[in-house]
Amino acid sequence: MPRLKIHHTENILSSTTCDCDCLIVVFIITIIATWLDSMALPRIKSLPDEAFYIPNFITCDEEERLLHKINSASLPRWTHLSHRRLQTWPSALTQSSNTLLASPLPSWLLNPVISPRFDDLGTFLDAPHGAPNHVLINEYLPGQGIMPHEDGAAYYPLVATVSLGAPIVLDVYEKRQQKSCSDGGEQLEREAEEQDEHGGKKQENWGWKQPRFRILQEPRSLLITTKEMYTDFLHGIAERHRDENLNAEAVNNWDLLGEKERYECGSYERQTRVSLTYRDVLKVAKLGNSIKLLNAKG
Ligand SMILES: O=C(O)CCC(=O)C(=O)O
Repeated sequence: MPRLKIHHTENILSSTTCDCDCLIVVFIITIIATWLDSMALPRIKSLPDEAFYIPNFITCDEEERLLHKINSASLPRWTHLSHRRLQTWPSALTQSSNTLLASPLPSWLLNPVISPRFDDLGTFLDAPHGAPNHVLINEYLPGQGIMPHEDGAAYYPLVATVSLGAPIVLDVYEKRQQKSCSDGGEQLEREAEEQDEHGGKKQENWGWKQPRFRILQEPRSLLITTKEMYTDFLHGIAERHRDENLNAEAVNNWDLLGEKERYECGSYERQTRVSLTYRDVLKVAKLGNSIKLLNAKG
């Protein structure tokens, strides 16, 4: 019987050599495509171009070390804003021209996030400086958030956010959303725009708006936003104590979550969450030029 089976197979093989060649080519292409897919960054497919989400980007030990460094920074390092507090590394951009005074990032912000992780992924490969040169560290207590804003033209249009401590939902809004009026008409919301701490614009009076997309950022995860997601949308974090309506329909990166089961009950109570947003500032002044820049200001 086995021999017969082989004989039968040989017949099929010899009569369908062409089909078989095609099958082998398709098979090889499928293997290569699957391999390339496994090398590609996990894209959030239900979002416009482009956002990527990687759970467990850093380990628990690395998270603990980063939190320790952040929490042991001297008090003047913190800027207290009305809705959160903020550290800016290596320094704030000059207000007049959004320029960074050249200075290296401290080693604890470089290692392991930039080197080796971003380097391995090629995250900032196309950015002018090939690596981030600026990090904002935001701390949100339960009930705190950040108003919808865009990050502005001071940076290469890519933000890589590492989340620490607790999950949070990032809301993504159309830049210009319309508000329904009680008379049934539509009018554009009058948006009070003002510069935020990194040269972007934040939008006041946004409480009525519904986010177009929602991204759940788990502790230790990495979120990368770039292209249209950077230029055509606003992002913000609502000031609330509890994030709700967590499910596959309402959270755009649901299928990429590392610990989906933790959120399947549909909500969680907020706890202190810290974010590190890595960016490449386009204009960098070297020491000599920095002195001229400061003199010009004075
Ligand atoms: O904390 C976050 O994930 C968002 C921070 C943010 O929007 C910003 O720094 O521009």
